[in-house]
Amino acid sequence: MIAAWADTFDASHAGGAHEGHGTGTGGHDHGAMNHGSPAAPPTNAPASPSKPATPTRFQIAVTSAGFEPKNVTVPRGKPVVLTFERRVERTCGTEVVMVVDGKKIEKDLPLNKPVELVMTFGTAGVVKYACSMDMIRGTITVQ
Ligand SMILES: [Cu+2]
Repeated sequence: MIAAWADTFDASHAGGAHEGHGTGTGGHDHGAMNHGSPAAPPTNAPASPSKPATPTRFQIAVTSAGFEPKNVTVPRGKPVVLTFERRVERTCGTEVVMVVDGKKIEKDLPLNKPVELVMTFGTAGVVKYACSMDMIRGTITVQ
């Protein structure tokens, strides 16, 4: 009884599997491609220590002389990090104001605390920035 049932089951199972394999030959290749190719790059990607998308950093200090350096040159269309750090207590440069691609950006500059501005300059040219009273000034050249 059991043996007979098992025989029938095995026979139909084997037949079905065989037929499925036969018709699925085309699909098998397709499946192998789908499973094989995406598996390789993800294992490589996190392993590489260098990130090409890391933004270039620019340090701009606020000293008694104003913004230092007075000009930085940044690449156009790439993310950059501008780090403003106010190093003098008595200055009117307690804030930086700039207009980038028509958008006004204002940042408070606390004493001795680096303030990071992560941005992408989309238009080539010179971006002017200043303190909130427009007394001390600096420029960013976008190339
Ligand atoms: Cu000022």
